[in-house]
Amino acid sequence: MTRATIDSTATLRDAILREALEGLLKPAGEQKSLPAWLFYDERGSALFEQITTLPEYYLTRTERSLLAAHADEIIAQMGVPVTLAELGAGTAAKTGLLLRAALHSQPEVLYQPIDVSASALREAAETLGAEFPGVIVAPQVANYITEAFTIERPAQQRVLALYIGSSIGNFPPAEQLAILRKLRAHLVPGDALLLGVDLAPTPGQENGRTNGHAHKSVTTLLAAYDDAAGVTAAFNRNMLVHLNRELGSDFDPARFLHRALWNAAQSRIEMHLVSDGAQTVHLGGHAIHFADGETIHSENSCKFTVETVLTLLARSGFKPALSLTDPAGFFSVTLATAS
Ligand code: AVI
Repeated sequence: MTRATIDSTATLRDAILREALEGLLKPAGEQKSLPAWLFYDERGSALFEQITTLPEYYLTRTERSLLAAHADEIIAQMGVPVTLAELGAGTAAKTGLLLRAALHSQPEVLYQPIDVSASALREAAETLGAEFPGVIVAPQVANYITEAFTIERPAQQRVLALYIGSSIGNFPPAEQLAILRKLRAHLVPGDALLLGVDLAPTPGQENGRTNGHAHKSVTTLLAAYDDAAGVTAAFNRNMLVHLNRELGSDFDPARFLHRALWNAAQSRIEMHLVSDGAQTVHLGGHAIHFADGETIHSENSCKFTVETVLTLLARSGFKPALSLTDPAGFFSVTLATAS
């Protein structure tokens, strides 16, 4: 999910038009697509917040419980006072757990959230500032993929960089590596990365354990991306509403159905919008034809094994120090030091 650098409403519209045409003007039979960053207008961001509270979307609560149980241990591993920097911080909903743990052993913590959304950062700064008087929030509005960012290191402190929420899974493998290498370039040995990833399911298995090894079913994973209340479906379709508003296109969102599928070969969930009947949509002066059942591929959410996480970390210059997985084997958080 790569969002272009955007500095005005006009350039935002140009970027949306460019990417929408690139993804939708395909020869018949070729997969149409839209970039996942188009989900996140105001309504899309609110829908995503709602997704994180759904019973089927185990990712957020599982990661939160891992952080709640191990925050002290994570901070203790750092050995000296820390500053926390967070990529794609959003509203920093889970970060308080780590800040609280850090405040047990140091009077003040400099927290450096980096996010493309100024409003999310404002909310994070207000909430954390009110809850933790010892936390100094230094927000940076930046797209950590396409733009330069800085990480400050107070004297005698180490940087603990957070990249949690399985956000890395929304990027293809080559980009995952590029993101972590870019982050690594900001760090020095002794600094660390805390990476949260969603784990791949075991095909053909129910949730449970075999020979001490926990596994998650494909059914559980699919339900997380196709909830009973239809919030994820609304999130997926909202991308079309967003396009209509920005570009004056005439998508009828009700004529695109939500589909989530597990692509085992690529170890990823894919979300698609499926054309309900043959139809033509007008966008940017073009007539775009959809055959009945044809799909727009709107998102990938890559799933990892403990081994693929370790390989990714090693290739980007990190050495694992602590690997945490919940008892059901659904989600994993790894603390890795800059090597
Ligand atoms: C933001 N990201 C980690 C979410 C995910 O699970 O890939 C986005 C999402 N898409 C559908 N539901 C949630």
